[in-house]
This record gives sequence, structure tokens and C-alpha cells, in this order.
Amino acid sequence: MTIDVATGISRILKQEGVGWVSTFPVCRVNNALGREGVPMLMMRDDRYAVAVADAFSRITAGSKIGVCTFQGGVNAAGMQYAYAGMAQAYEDGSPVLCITDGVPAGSSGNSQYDVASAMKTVSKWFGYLDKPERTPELMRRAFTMLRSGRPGPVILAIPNATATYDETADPYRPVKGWKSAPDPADVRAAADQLLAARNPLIYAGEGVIYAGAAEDLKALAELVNVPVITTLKAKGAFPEDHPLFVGVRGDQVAHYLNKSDLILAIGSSLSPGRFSHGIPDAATKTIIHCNVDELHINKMYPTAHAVIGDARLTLQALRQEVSDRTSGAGRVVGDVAAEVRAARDEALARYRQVMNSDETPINPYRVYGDLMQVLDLRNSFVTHESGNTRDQLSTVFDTLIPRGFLGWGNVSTLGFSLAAAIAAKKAFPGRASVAVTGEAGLGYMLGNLEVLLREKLGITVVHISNGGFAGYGPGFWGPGHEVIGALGFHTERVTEPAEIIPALRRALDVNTSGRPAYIEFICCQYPVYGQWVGRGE
Ligand SMILES: Cc1ncc(C[n+]2csc(CCOP(=O)(O)OP(=O)(O)O)c2C)c(N)n1
Ligand SMILES: [Mg+2]
Repeated sequence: MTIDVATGISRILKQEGVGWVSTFPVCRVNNALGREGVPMLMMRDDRYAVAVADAFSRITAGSKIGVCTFQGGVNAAGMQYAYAGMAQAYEDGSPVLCITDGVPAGSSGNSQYDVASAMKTVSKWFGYLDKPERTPELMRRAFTMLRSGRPGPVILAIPNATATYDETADPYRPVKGWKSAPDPADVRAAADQLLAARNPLIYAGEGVIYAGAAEDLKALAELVNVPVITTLKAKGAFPEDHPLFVGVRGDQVAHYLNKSDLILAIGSSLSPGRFSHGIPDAATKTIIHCNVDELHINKMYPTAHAVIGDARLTLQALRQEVSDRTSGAGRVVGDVAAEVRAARDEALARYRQVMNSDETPINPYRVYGDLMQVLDLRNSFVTHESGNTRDQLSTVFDTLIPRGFLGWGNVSTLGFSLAAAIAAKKAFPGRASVAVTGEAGLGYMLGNLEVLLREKLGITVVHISNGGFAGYGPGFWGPGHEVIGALGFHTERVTEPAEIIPALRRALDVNTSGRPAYIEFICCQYPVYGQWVGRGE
């Protein structure tokens, strides 16, 4: 049967289990999506169209692919605005599918902005559909890229959505995605080193979450009795109430990074940036780098042993190897957990104290502590913003399940928290979903707050209103509270510490009936949080 490209793409997305597509108008595929019964989530700008789909892929660990559309082609206004969202997805390695109009044949080189080269800088793969009958081929390739290997965005440009092809000529079958298992010799070498080390440390990255390997990480850590740190993006890959959990950042993490003689990195690129740790004295440590591909091996640090493969298969193979060698006993050493507890207690004491503070303006840690009390940490979602809320929450928030918290931002673009909270509500409608932001983050969100009302997305925005833009200067806010209330949100302004918990409860309660809430907590500026260990230190 002859169909047009837009219809073909829509049908293939349905075959791939895509339940909705976020958009900002207009992309020439959108009408077909509507005709084929794929619901659209209309955001208020193109960056958010990308960000919501991106966050959905992250929160579901790529088990469901977030898809977005936006305007492109010769009038690529949408694409230019969406670029920020794609750059962020690319930085953080998120498997999001972006569909846009392509520059039609005969119109290339006609303007200043070179679409194809721009898109290549922010994608794992950029596909240009130059012939309608290639629709199944390019979609197959897109979903192969999205579901296999190192995650990253895929961008498809469709220059002629109304061109037709024969749907039966190359019938589409969904792409399952493939994994690779590590070389057994590399696993043996890694186990040799691990069992010989005096002070090994596990450094877990987001690859653990994408591989669905949180349980396998826990099993290996317990078998070898090794403390665990996670990256910001992997926060929640290891249960943060576990006796072997050290932290994401702060003095206790620095202590273990300094002390370790072996780092078993799994699912992390080990690329120290602004929001991750360097490895101190790396040349004197043994680094075992388990990663899905070779891109990050021997990148910033000399890799002693690489184990290349899927994180889950790698963790299982390591566990089996260690278990075989030790007759199931694992690594028998002193009381590792007691030392972890002491290091955590010492490093976290100053934060635990302010989590109970009665001072006014409210200490932001008091809000975080109370938020942890109010939420069911096994059935809720919290995310931070760029600024102090990220630094502080990633220091103290206890994440008990993978994606109970989304840490983000190799480069952190203000406003992403709202997109993440929306995506979490789409992924887990029954879970409370909370975005914690400062006033700069809120400024980015304002237009998109309307989406929550229209779509009946019961999300709570917690505003740590501290009159400052982190270290960037004074913060401007004023009567924003009334404005958001006038939109239709449940709003409150809280100045007293004793009112934090009741206000949060009221917000989460209205959320259950699909009404969004915005709570402004009048806080002091308290720029205190755990540090990253620098590369040179
Ligand atoms: C798009 C974008 N532009 C600029 C920045 C740099 N930046 C990071 S945090 C910040 C200010 C944050 O202020 P606020 O939202 O009030 O948070 P606070 O730290 O006060 O809690 C700025 C400007 C950014 N992260 N993203
Ligand atoms: Mg602020």
C-alpha cells in the first residue's frame, strides 16, 4: 500500500512502542501523528519539546524512547531554538529521538545556518531522508542507535513528508537493541586486580542505570565488600541507605577517592568536568575501566584494564569470576561498612544539623530534610535545578531507587528540572514528582508552566527563594507567586520552618487530582555543599 513518509514514520513509532510525542509547532510529521492516533504533548517552546522527550528516555533508562518534533528545513527557527535541548541531551548521553523537517533537495546552501553540520555536533547519528522508500531503513537505523551501545540523541531530518512509498516493500519490524558481553580474559584480569587491591573503590556511572544493572552492582559490591560512590547522573544506581554507600560528593567521597589504590569504574566515562570528580594521584592507582565502548578508555587517565561491554553483563561476569575464585566467600576484609558509616557521619554532620534548623529565613537544607520526610522515597521522583539546588541536593538527598532522583548536567542548562518532572509524571503517573529550583531556573520555566494545567500534570515545583542567582549575582523574583497562582496552580509562600511539612503535604495532595502546585520557600542564601575532588588535587 502506498503511504506518505509522515504516515510511515508515525506507524513505525507506534510499532516501536512510542506512546506520545512532545512537540512545538510545527513539524510536517505532526498531522500524520495525529491521524495515526499518537498523542502530542504540546510544549511552549522547542527546547522544552526536546527536554521532555530527553528526560523521558533518561528516566525510563532508555526502556522507552522519548520522541520529539520541531520545525526545521529552510525556516529552521524551531531547530535553532531546539539546539540547546539537543546539546544538553548530547552532553549527557541521552537516547532521545528528534524529528524535524529537512532542507528540501534544491534548497541547500541557501541560508547562513548549515543545518546538517549543526545537527552532527549534537547527535550520535544524524539521518537525512533523501528518498521516501528509505523510511523503514532510516527508522531501523535510528532505533538501533537509540537502543544499542553508548546512549545519545538521534536526529532525523525529513525534507519531504508528503512523498510516498510502498509500505509493503520493506515491512518494518521493531528493533530490540543489542548488547555486548565483555571478553572473559579481561574479566579475569579485572578480578585478579580487584582481589589483590588493599583499598578498592567502586565508581558507578549512569551506564549502570541504562543497563538496568542496579541489582547487579549491589550484588558485586556486597560480594567484594567494596565501598561505592556514584556520579551525579548515576545518583540512585546504588541504594543510598546501603552500608557500603559513600556518597556522590563531599568530604567522605574525597576521603575514599584519595585512599583508594584501585578504582573499579563501571558505566562512567571518567571525564572530570565541572560536576564530577577527578581521580587524585591517578598515576599511582590501578584504574579498571568497565565501559560500553572504547571512546572513554585511556581518555583522561591511563586505564590499567579495560572491560568493554554492557554494564549488566560485565557486573555479572565479574561477580561470577570472583565467586568462583573465592568459593562464594568474596573478599573477606575488615569492617568496611563501619568505616563508611564513620566517614559519612563526619562529613554529613554539618548538613544534618541545618536540616533541623529553625532559623528564618529558612535554611534550604531544612526544606530538603523535610521533603525527604514527606515523600515516600521508594515511590517518588525529585530533581534539582542548575545552581545551589543541584549542589545541595546531590550532597544530602537520600535516593533509594534508580531514578527516584534525576541528577543531570555535564553542562546544566537552567530550566531542565521542569522537563524532568513532567517526564517522570508521564513515566510513572502514580509517583509524586517534584522539581526543586531557584529563581533563575523558574524564570526559564514560566511559559511552560501552562502545560501542567492543560495536561493536568500534578507536579510540585519547590522554589528555594533566596534572592540570589547562586554565585552569579542578585536574584530577581518579586510577586511571581501571585502570577503562578493566577495561572491556576495551587500556590503557597512559606516563611516559617514549621510550615514546610504541612505546605508540602498540601501540595502533594492537590497533585493527586492532577493539579500542579508551586511552593515558594523564603530561604537564606547558604552556599554550602559537598565539593568535587579536582583533577589535579
Ligand atoms: C541556560 C543557562 N544559562 C546560564 C547558566 C549559569 N547559571 C548556573 S546557576 C545560575 C543561577 C541560579 O540561580 P537560582 O536559580 O536563583 O539558583 P540558586 O543557586 O540561587 O538556588 C546561572 C545563571 C545555566 N546553568 N544555564
Ligand atoms: Mg536563587
